[in-house]
Amino acid sequence: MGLTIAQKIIRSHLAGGDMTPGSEVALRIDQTLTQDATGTMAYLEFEAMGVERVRTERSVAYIDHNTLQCGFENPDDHRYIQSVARKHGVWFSRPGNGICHQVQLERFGVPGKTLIGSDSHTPTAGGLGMLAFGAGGLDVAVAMGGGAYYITMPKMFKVNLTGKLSPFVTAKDVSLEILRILSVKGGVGAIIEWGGEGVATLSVPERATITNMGTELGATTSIFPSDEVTRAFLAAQGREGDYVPLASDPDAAYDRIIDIDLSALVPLIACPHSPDNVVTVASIAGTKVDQVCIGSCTNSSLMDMLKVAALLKGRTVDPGVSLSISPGSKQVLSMLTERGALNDILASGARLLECACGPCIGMGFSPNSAGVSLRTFNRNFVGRSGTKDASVYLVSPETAVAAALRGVVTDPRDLGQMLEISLPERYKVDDSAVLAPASPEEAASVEVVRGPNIGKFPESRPLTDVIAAELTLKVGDNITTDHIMPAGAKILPYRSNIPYLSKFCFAVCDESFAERAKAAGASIVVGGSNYGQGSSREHAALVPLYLGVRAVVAKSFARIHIANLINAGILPLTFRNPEDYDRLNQGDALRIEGAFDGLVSGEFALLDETTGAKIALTGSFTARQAAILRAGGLLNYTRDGGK
Ligand code: MIC
Ligand code: SF4
Repeated sequence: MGLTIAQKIIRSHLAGGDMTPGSEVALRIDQTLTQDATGTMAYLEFEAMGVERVRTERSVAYIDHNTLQCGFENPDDHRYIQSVARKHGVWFSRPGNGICHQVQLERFGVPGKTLIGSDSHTPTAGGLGMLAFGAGGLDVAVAMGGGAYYITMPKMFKVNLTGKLSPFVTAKDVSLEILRILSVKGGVGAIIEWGGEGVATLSVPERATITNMGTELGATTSIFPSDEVTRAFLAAQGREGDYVPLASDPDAAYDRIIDIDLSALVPLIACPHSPDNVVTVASIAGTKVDQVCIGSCTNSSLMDMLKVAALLKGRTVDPGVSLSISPGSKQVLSMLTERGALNDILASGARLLECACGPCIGMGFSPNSAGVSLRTFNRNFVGRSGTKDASVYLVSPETAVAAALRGVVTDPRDLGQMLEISLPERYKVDDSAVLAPASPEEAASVEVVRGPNIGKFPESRPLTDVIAAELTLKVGDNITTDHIMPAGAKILPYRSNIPYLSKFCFAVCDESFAERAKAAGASIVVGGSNYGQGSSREHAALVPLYLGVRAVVAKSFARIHIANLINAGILPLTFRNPEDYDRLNQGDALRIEGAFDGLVSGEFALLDETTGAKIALTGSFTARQAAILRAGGLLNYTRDGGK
């Protein structure tokens, strides 16, 4: 039988395991990326592994998340990452050079290669035909050291595109449409491959918008074919030599095929507080808007920004709206400047922010109290913007501009005629903000700079056969890592200070959690389905570990988070009967016995000592995962000689 694109790349990078869906496969990793909010911890972990020089084809460290410098903390982290990267063979993208996924797409992504990144939107590179995964920092550290990356062999979904997008309907609307169809858990356990005749009508940046938001579906990753459009994009970036064609075999088999007719789509909008809460823009037209933000790794390409500039040209932003623009990279910003488009943007009354994540992660530009914010971003979880009672909607750049001009949610098709925007034959290439690592000879003399903000990797403890713990928190479905370990300008600077971060753990759900967990000593957290969706931040496992969380019992888990829990040595278990979720109450004393046998049999028994209820749990772990859990996490396991 023929193979899908993803299966071909997996086969050519297989370092162990067999490719049957559901079983674990080990993959060789060609490239890695880190960003600063997860990078500090990832490089501390890399240092703890004692490897002198990265063993990948290319590893890049980006500074794009924690760019506000309201004190010494973020700049200390930047210096640390810059020096540790230089010493160990990692390229360093300076602050201001752009958002990791945008720059990776422009300058480093290669079709047919594998990439893992300590950021959940790493699949953006799938727009170029790269097999790219978001992962926890420790997994990235291991891959930098030449170790394999382990995934559960996914199912294959295909989205078959026909037709062509109408004016004012965009790749973002395609992302929102697939979220409407599949929901935030619909992609769990699957790789989504985009195909069909409609693919040829989409540029690489548009494809990247779509693979970027595959993360919101919970998908393992998303990928497009590599075709003439890909070749032209790489050539325009001066990288035609990186081009290889990639297509699935005609008889490749898919577990599910979804058809989308691009011509039939209309502008869509995701309402608060979930990316799959999708309706048509027209259906909520007239809703008053306070703030509009254009940018993020989803919608900050040159094409996006040129459209925005064309629509803003000669018009003025509504006095009730505050509009921000963050171009995705220095390349985008400098080309906007050269073409005069930046002037059109600024003349409209927009505020220009850095080429960075910015408002997407609550790093500045939070909405006003109870404000309505329309954003071209990918996530609208409660509190993520930095304003707890804000209502955040996700839209395309075109819909964002329409709202900025009119002051209310507006179908962008009401704006009149869209100008034809063509992509350049040649992008402006200036890699001067990407610093090369030291040569192996010079590396020994490079000193790693550690300011007082650089902490240590937290200690984990080996698993015990009996876990007696209090159920300190019971939460519902679709809990995100933004609930577990919130981000934002006030907290993000402390990503290597686990004791400090712990004060904010689960604060979105229950501000007393951290204190209660500490007082309990040992805790179990109970969750609903898709527990841990969203970001790749391993802090959502390391901080609970620090607070004494020994196990999380949920109806189901999101992929990256369950890997992070295992890497941290926290036992992730699921209910055999999901209805048993209702039998557990916050505050109950719980007991799991025979955890060691459970790691092998997959069966665990939970006794609720408060109510007497006996509940069957399951946890299916590979021998490698069981050994990691017994050792108390991946770092201990690796130190003990595991590979
Ligand atoms: C996000 O979009 O939530 C982030 C911030 O980029 C995270 C990484 C992090 O928490 O640092 C992600 O998506 O993995
Ligand atoms: Fe940055 Fe937002 Fe993209 Fe995360 S989703 S990488 S915070 S722009």
